[in-house]
Amino acid sequence: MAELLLSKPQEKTDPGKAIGNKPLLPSIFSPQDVKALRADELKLLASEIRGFLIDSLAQTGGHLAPNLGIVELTLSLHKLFDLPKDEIIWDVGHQVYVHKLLTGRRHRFDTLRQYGGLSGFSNREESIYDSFTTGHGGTSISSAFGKACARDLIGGKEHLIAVIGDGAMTEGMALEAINHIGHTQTRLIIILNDNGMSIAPNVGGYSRYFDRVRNEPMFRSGKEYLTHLVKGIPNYGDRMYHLMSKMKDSFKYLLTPGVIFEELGLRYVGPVDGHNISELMEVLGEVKSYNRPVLLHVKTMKGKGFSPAEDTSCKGAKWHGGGPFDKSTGKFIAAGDQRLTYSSIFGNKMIELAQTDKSLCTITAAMPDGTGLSQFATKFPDRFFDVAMAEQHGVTFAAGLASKGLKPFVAIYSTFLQRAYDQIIHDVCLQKLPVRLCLDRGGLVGADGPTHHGVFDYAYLRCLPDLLFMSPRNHEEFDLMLEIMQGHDSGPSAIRYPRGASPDNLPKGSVPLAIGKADKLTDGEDLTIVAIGTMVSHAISVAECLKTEFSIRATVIDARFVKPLDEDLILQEVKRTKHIVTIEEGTVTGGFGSCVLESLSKNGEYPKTLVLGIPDQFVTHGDIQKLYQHIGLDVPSIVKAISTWYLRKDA
Ligand SMILES: Cc1ncc(C[n+]2csc(CCOP(=O)(O)OP(=O)(O)O)c2C)c(N)n1
Repeated sequence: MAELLLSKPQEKTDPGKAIGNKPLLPSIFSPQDVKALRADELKLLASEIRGFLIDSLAQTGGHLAPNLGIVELTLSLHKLFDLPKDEIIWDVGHQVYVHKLLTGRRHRFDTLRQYGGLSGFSNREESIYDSFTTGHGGTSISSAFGKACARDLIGGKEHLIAVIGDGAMTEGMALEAINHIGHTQTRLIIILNDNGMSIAPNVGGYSRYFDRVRNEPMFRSGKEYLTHLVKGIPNYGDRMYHLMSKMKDSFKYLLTPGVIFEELGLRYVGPVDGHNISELMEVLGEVKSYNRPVLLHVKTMKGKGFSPAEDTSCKGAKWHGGGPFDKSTGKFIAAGDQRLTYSSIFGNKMIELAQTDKSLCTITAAMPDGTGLSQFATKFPDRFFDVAMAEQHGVTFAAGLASKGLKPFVAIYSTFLQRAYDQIIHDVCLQKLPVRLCLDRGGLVGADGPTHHGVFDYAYLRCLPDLLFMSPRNHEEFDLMLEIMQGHDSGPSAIRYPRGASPDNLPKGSVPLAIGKADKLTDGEDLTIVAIGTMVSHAISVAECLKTEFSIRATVIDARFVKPLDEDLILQEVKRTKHIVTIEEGTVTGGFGSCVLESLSKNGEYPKTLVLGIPDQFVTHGDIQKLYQHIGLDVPSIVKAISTWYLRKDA
């Protein structure tokens, strides 16, 4: 149990000293076990769960703060609903640890987010209690609504419950779903888990609105509840109710904090204290009986129960998700690698360029820390835009800025930029607007797994006309490429870079960086390896092994640009070596390798080819080196693949 930093429990509970001194958590294997508990036992269990999460995540790392904030809500849902018949869809799914603990996965928590271990998100392949696989924000309401409509068509009776945070509520999809639901009046429960935070403090009009509502005295709205309340007034109740009904609309505005949802056709109930199990159970019992869509507004505190994680200032953002920590000091255990990351280099470079270029501005979608832009935000508040979790809006907003002559650098993780694909095509590329797309976390990201790996970007961006698209092999190249982007005003540009720091095994290049110019790093006459981004470093090591182990001499080219591709250099080398291998940390299906092969075929060159990269499959979570081995992208696997292919008789 963490001793020093446990914050004061709200309700009097004594962790570890449950009924007859026997802790409750070890006896919980399924929601049935939770249902058998009394309210006072649930409170004790909540306390034990917090202790367990702090102890366990101190070792493995993970999303601590979101999960500490949702303990009582998860327990109440498990107590009142019948899982897995009733289904809970957790938005993003990073707050699902408590749910995992209650559904028979406690014994695997030491494997959380590790290769072969528990996923850090809700995952249909992991448990029958995870009814939707998630990782990206804003999907819960649409999927729960789809399930609810299916239930009604099939004639089922079950409850569908979407649990969504105030951060994810700003995603376009969530708002589109609410609009649709109000139109159909399908029975469905949406729970707004409002802690005032996204990863960083939340931004925007919704957030201001929720803040105001949240800070009103605890209040439960809902027509049924008000009716009950007013009619219950002795002597005058009926008359007052009659009067109130006549003045329905004005009363609604006066008495309903969530009038915005009521106007959209949902019943609004709340806000309620998300750490008070008795109150939660009472209100959940009530909304369960509604025969229409209802939004229950629950106030929670992110990080509840562990004081460093309760800090809602910017610093608290690091407790959203992080590595192992010392639970007695509240300090993270520094990972071995202390080098500057690509993200921090990006942030520093933006500051450097913005000093002299007044038109440069930066955009993030709720990830100022992750994208390295926090200091830029402080230095240039007028030229920094956090658009909230709203990637689609962020891209088209940048197109608007660019159309007026500004230079927007839009920093969004590769995986989340997928949300804004149509906006990139129509609002940026079609109009040749000089938006600078900066795709952080390109390639495998490790512990967050398939929903977060940025492995589709080469494929999804390389097909867009008029896009300048590049990927650096190291920090030095990254820095120069950002300068190229700054000066590229004739159309859109994109740069893709990985999580973490650049490797240092790379030789100096021979060709100065210029648009469309690749760089030849080693010279060999047997085969040509064309690699891009992170895989250039692998290619250099592979070339050394091929030489020493198999006497195969390879030319290694750092392609640098996916678009425009340096066709001249590649053709020149291929004509000489007659063998070509491409290596990318992206899907091989339609990715960078395809782009090289298309170019060769266009130019009438048909050498022996081998395309290496992420195979046509979703890649699991875990340590990146293990994942490289898993998919054959580690150096020994690449050496084996190339040598086998090269030495084959028909090669
Ligand atoms: C489409 C998308 N954009 C960004 C993210 C990164 N992200 C994960 S959780 C999160 C904040 C979620 O805030 P909220 O919904 O309020 O949940 P909380 O963590 O506060 O409980 C963000 C920005 C994501 N998962 N999906």
